[in-house]
Amino acid sequence: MRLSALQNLLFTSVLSLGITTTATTADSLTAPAIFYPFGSAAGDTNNPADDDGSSPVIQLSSSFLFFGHSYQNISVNNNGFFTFNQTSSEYVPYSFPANRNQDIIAGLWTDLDNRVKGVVSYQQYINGGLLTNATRDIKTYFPDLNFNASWVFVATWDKVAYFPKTNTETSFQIVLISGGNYSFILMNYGDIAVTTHPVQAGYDTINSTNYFVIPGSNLSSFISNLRNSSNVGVPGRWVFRVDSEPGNSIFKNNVLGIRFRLSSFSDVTQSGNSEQLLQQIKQELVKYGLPNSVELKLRKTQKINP
Ligand SMILES: *[C@@H]1O[C@H](CO)[C@@H](O)[C@H](O)[C@H]1NC(C)=O
Ligand SMILES: *[C@@H]1O[C@H](CO)[C@@H](O)[C@H](O)[C@H]1NC(C)=O
Ligand SMILES: *[C@@H]1O[C@H](CO)[C@@H](O)[C@H](O)[C@H]1NC(C)=O
Ligand SMILES: *[C@@H]1O[C@H](CO)[C@@H](O)[C@H](O)[C@H]1NC(C)=O
Ligand SMILES: *[C@@H]1O[C@H](CO)[C@@H](O)[C@H](O)[C@H]1NC(C)=O
Ligand SMILES: *[C@@H]1O[C@H](CO)[C@@H](O)[C@H](O)[C@H]1NC(C)=O
Ligand SMILES: *[C@@H]1O[C@H](CO)[C@@H](O)[C@H](O)[C@H]1NC(C)=O
Ligand SMILES: *[C@@H]1O[C@H](CO)[C@@H](O)[C@H](O)[C@H]1NC(C)=O
Ligand SMILES: [Ca+2]
Repeated sequence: MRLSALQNLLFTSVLSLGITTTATTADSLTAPAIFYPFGSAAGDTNNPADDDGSSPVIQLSSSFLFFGHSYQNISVNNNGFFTFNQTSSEYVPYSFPANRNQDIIAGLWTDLDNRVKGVVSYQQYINGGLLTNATRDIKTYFPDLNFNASWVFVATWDKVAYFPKTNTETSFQIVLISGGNYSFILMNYGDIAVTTHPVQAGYDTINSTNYFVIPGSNLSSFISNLRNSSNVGVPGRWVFRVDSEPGNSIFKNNVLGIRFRLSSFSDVTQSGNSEQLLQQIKQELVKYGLPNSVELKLRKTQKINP
């Protein structure tokens, strides 16, 4: 394994466990700085203001490769997620991995409700400054790839309420970026209001051959932390490469060992806590191409004085 890849792995492992939180300036008047341009000013198309509505099935000007499936059509669903080929009005998320017959990308899949408050909008780009910026971002996060973005799709949930027409504001984006044979998902999180509805953020594939759950997004009370967590060192941003099958990864090289630096507030000598930690480490490794079937076992834990 090359050193840069290893460093990236160490870096993301520490961050994704939610230990590193960097404060950003909260500004409720303007969109978060990490957001790509959106809304009427950017020329977006709006979804209908409808509790469980969605965009129509949108024909893509360039196909999007998602773990081996090349999609021509996508649907932006008001409840916070993308489906391919058909729309969805599902407001109760299932947990990933679900082993379902569906590819799905969830920015924040939960019972959102924009009948009174909030706008869901989208746009695809095939040229212009946004492509330059997307290329720059991907090159920053994946410095070893020779990448040029040729197509970007931005969907934004701007200050959207939860069912039933709550007074809360939740803002996030799902950005799809592709070029050549590469494709990426970029999620940007702004203010995420606490909710009692079940939630799910990440992605899942048909039969769950690949999946990722953003840590904490499984528990509704913790989701407000989405604006602080990251796997790329940018609070509120999560980035995933999603073109490849598991074989096409750094693990194809003969990796002899991986060193993790972990810190945790919980006592990992307790079996429940260590199981949770192993689950999170596994998700990190899966992201880098290890098959989901991999089993991690803890050989020994030892408490030492800090
Ligand atoms: C997340 O960041 C905001 C400021 O951007 C801060 O008010 C909040 O306490 C942070 N939450 C956590 C869980 O770190
Ligand atoms: C989506 O549509 C394409 C083109 O018709 C088809 O090949 C593919 O099997 C469909 N995928 C799903 C998951 O429905
Ligand atoms: C994708 O969209 C195009 C244009 O709307 C349509 O002709 C095609 O049947 C759609 N494919 C699927 C799988 O929905
Ligand atoms: C591209 O990024 C620059 C610097 O971050 C920003 O000023 C500019 O508005 C962005 N352009 C687009 C189209 O996103
Ligand atoms: C990306 O675009 C730049 C400038 O247009 C070009 O020089 C470079 O060869 C392109 N790289 C790839 C991988 O297409
Ligand atoms: C994409 O992959 C195919 C087959 O692996 C290859 O022939 C083609 O050159 C690749 N295209 C780009 C732009 O890298
Ligand atoms: C998913 O699993 C089912 C049952 O094992 C199998 O019949 C189906 O072919 C699988 N689908 C894909 C796309 O691998
Ligand atoms: C999410 O929560 C459900 C229900 O508590 C649980 O079955 C599932 O394993 C959790 N998923 C992850 C990735 O923690
Ligand atoms: Ca809803």
